[in-house]
Amino acid sequence: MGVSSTTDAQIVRRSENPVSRSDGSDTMKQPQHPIEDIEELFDDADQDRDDQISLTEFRGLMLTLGRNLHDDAVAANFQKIDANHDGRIGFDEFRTWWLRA
Ligand SMILES: [Ca+2]
Ligand SMILES: [Ca+2]
Repeated sequence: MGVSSTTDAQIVRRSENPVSRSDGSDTMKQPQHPIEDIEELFDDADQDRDDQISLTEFRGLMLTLGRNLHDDAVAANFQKIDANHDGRIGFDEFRTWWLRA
């Protein structure tokens, strides 16, 4: 009982917070990319929750980041990030690319 009410309270607090996050100004101020931000981006992009980013999901991520790229450019970037060429971007691949970018 006590556990579930704590969880409810955390969900409420989380849903109140995004106001300051949604404009991205917090992220922009930071010169480095904290690992939590990378995880958050990855989770947002991973819409089917298989812990991999597909090409379709990657296209959505590019739009989220404000990069309105041609399909060709999206595919070229995707292939660059997909280091083991399995057609999906895992979190390690994503992080490696993000920290280099
Ligand atoms: Ca996915
Ligand atoms: Ca891969």
